[in-house]
Amino acid sequence: MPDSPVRVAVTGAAGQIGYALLFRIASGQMFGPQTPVRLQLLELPAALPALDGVRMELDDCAFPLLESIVCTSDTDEAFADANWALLVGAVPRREGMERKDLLSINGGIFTGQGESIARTAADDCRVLVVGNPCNTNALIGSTAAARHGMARDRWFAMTMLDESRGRTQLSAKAGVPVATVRDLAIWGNHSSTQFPDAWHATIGGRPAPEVIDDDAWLEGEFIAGVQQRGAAIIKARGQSSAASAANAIVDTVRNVTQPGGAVFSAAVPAPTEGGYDVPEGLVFGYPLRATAPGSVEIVQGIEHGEFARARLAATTAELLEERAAVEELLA
Ligand code: NAX
Repeated sequence: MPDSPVRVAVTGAAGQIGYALLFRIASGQMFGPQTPVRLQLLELPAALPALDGVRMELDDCAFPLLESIVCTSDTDEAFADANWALLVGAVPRREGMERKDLLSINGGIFTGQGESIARTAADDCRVLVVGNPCNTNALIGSTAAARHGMARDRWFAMTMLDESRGRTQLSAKAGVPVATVRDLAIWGNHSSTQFPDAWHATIGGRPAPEVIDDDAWLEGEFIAGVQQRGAAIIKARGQSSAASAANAIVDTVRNVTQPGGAVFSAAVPAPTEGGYDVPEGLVFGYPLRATAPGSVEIVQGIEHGEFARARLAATTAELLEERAAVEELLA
């Protein structure tokens, strides 16, 4: 017996990541081979013709699980009854644009989308913000949604791509298959201040620092490598990461929806207690574990050394600065 269909809203669906993502959702890789999907795709009016081309290609795959496709530039239509909202669309930073300008332009988008999700999406809707700056966009969106009664703990921002990049680096350094590298948490902001915590990662069940035995590499090349991987891909490919970003979206949704004990990375609103002293409400990257489909807990009891504490302070400071830059949207 097939399950009931999942409605998935995707914004920025005609973009690069959209093109790599939609086919994976429609083929069943996100929700499994028993779950039909209905795609609800949002784009700017100017990109609707391109989106129509993507729709034609989706049709031509004849995916058995794909029940319907809506292409629209109407926010409420895109989010209507959605069980998942994947917020990929955002305005890229252009030359001469200050970070503050980028934050406030995108802030406007995420306020409108947050309100629309709270008003029109399904009661169980979960939201994953990918469009950058994703932590602060999620803060803005979840704040707007909370004004309409939506719980903030249904919002996530994506740090999984950083985790996957880091796991690959650790596996290459240790000379072991990547599947043996686990529990690599990305703390803080999805930006150059993020802290990929190799000290609590494991390789074949042993602490990663014990296996790698090279603290200077872990503190230097490893962290810089994860932080700069996006730039290296742009340099090589002439375009930013898209297929690997889409893969990270699939992995994040699967981890949130399938409780199995695995630790994974995503950013969530820092809670009053159990958020490692991060100011309440900041959308902060943590190690998480799903407790029930769609619900997660922050992994507790991790003790950070001096090096880690300095990195956590730096990424917290950056997120506080971003929050201050969009203060008027949060009032
Ligand atoms: P593209 O520029 O290829 O696509 C973005 C699409 O969003 C465009 O088609 C545009 O028309 C649409 N769009 C813009 N504003 C919109 C709105 N208000 N409503 C609906 N659609 C809208 O970018 P792409 O490479 O797909 O990347 C998308 C976003 O993901 C960017 O912000 C990028 O920085 C971010 N990323 C985040 C990552 C993460 O780990 N959190 C990694 C990958 C990626 O860099």
